[in-house]
Amino acid sequence: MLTIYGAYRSRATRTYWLAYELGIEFRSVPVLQARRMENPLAPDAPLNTASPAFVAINPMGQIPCIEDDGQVVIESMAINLHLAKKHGGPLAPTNLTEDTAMTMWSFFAATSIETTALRISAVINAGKTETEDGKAEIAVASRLLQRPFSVLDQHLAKTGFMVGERFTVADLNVAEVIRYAQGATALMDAYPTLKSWLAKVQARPAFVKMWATREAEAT
Ligand SMILES: N[C@@H](CCC(=O)N[C@@H](CS)C(=O)NCC(=O)O)C(=O)O
Repeated sequence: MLTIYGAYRSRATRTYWLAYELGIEFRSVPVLQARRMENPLAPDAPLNTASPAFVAINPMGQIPCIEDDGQVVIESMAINLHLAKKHGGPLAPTNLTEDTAMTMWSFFAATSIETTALRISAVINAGKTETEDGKAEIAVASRLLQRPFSVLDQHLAKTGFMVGERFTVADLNVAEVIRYAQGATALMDAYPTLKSWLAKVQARPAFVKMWATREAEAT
């Protein structure tokens, strides 16, 4: 049995999206970010990333986290690679070459893009896109993202997907990171192949289902 601990307004979107793509059954245990509540350790606080019961499962106190047939897995990219390989099908690697490429691009997104892309979503979520500070922050982050975005843009121009000639877990993992920068329109417009690939993967029914559930979740 698969249990996903997370919230749809978190990196757990990656895992929920993948679970919908794979069509697998899972139990979802809502775990909110502690920073979203005033007193996360209050006796009546909902289960959150600071709750001792959750920290006992993931000592990092972060979501997503899964428990899959007794194995606890943390780190969203590792979780998704594990689930894709376990359940197989077109989203999973078919050989070591694809496996390595899917791992490589997932690491690339997480280590060379995510932190900077999150600077953009932080400005947007704070409603500061029109402030001088907000504009400056987006400009700096956009400049830092030019090289990795250019790498992705050129790579996607070859086959339209991250690995092989089909949608895989690598597309999903990378897309969920690029999404944090999606609101930087000038940046995205500079990489049209990347932009249209993102629109294409976000039109998939499993993404649409995940997003609708996220929108329905309390903020
Ligand atoms: N590298 C980790 C990062 C996980 C992470 O930072 N998750 C955030 C939510 S998006 C979290 O749980 N933060 C804890 C908190 O805010 O209390 C992953 O990709 O799974």
